[in-house]
Amino acid sequence: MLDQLSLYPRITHTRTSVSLDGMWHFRFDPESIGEQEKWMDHMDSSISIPVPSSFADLFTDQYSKNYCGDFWYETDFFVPKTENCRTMLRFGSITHRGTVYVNGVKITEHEGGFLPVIGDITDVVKPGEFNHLAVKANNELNESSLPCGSVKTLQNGTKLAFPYFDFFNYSGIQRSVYLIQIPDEHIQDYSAVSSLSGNDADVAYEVITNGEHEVRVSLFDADGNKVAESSGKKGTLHVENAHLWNVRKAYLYNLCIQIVDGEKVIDEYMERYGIRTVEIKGTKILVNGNPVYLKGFGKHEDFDIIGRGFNWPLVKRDFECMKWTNANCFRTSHYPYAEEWYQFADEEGFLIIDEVAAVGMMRSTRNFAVAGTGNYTYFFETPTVPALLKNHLLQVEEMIERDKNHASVFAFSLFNEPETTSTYAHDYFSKVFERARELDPQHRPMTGAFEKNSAPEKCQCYMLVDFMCLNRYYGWYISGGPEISDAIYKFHDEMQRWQAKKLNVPFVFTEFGTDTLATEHKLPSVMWAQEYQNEYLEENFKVFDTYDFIQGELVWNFADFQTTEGIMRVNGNKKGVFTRERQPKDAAFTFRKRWENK
Ligand code: BDP
Repeated sequence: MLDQLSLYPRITHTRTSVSLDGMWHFRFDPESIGEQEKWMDHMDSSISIPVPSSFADLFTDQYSKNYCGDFWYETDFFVPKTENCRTMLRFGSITHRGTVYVNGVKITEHEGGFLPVIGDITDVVKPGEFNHLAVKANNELNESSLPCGSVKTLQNGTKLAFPYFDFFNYSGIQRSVYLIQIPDEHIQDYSAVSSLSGNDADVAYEVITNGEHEVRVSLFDADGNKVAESSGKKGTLHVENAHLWNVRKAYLYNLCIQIVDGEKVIDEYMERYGIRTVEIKGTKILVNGNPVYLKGFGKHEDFDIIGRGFNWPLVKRDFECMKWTNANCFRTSHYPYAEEWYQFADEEGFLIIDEVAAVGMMRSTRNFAVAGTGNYTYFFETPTVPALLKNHLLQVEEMIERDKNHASVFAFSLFNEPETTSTYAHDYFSKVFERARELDPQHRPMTGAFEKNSAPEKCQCYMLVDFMCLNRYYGWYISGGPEISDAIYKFHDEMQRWQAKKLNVPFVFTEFGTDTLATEHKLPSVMWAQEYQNEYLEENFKVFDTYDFIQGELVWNFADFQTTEGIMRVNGNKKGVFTRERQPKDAAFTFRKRWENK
């Protein structure tokens, strides 16, 4: 357990956190000379750059946009005092890896671009002065990084990222940075698990602190009334007539954790908390014991100019659009998102399938097209696999640690579209699932998204998941356009083969969709026109509605998004139901109508 990894920065009676977001200094380091030249102390010839943001789309030149290699950030920050507290820095993420220096001293380094990076800077920071912060980051991809990919060097020496996945390799300090001060004796982490009995609920909690003083935990309702209280590092809060957190009807309590010495509060942490249960029973997904059909989207953190940079207005707009379509769920394809997305989903009553960045586990720079061809790339049979597994396990651990208390997170997805047809893949993923199950205090369902090669007869991993997630493109990559009737025939054929296996688990479509240009209309329909997107969807719906074990549909994608350039992508992936600007294509109206009563 990493101190403060999972605790989002909060201001309480005992804690402060100050945002360091703003304009920082930046420099590319293509020859990796920064360390030798001591850029952690000072960087000459730097340019200004906003934090948080991806760097790619801020510039007007090709080289900067596609830059691959080391790059540095620096800023100065003032620390008013340092007595009787720990001072920490917390980055929401540094993509894909980063080393943090304060006043020239290395504080921490972190692998993986979608989870927090924390450093204790108490011993190096100077009170009452400006302190110097430098970050050396790197955005290269390899076969033991999550996500997977490779790097190609052009003849002129320029490095280019070669993702084995279908989204632009946006990089940088893409999430907020906080300076945090907490008491020496402090709350390091907590977990809370709800169970229901009649109208009442029990919230079993566990608090981890670095001291021996007493822990007190209280729960307040939305009007601020204390409804339950307990003491001890482990305990139960009994809530009479509990208000439940329900899908699209959220109710959140405020959980207050304190370390106390008599009447003196040594440390305090507060968070919103939703009381709900989730469970898979036969082919049903149950929330508070009631079946839920998942309606929604696979998404991306992606927008013009900021790339994958966190932006509250975008979160707000996306939730408004999702609510307008009558959705109730999304998958954080293909990496854990900024924490604020989960906080807002808690408020809005959305369910989340929280996905780790295990994408690209198939050796191809066009895996979206290769999926379904039957190609086998020996991915899990190479010497890099132990290093990959180590990273994968670590990132699953960090994700679950970070997201475990969100009411919205009802399942964890441990992969997207890997090669699953070998015993090597089975051995690999068995370890990942075993670890994830040990880690989640709420024992949530564990899953992963399977591509078409993972067919019922060939897949060696479907037995590991608690519910099946299928990514299927019958009518797009398979038998598209005028052949769509064949596509649907093949789709039914596959579903019948799954049905014959009698798995007795829910099936959810975590991807289906067509690239569609918002500008294109055509009668009769053609692929890429809005009419075709609608026809494809109507045909897919008929399949979904045939099998009662199908318990959800998350269309690919919520909005158009940026990808690597290529002949199969028209300035990005156009499978959005909304445009990249978050305006509806015709398909958005189709979903709004279908999901109103589904
Ligand atoms: C699937 C991937 C997803 C792609 C999608 C597509 O999981 O990342 O963007 O196909 O082709 O293979 O649009």
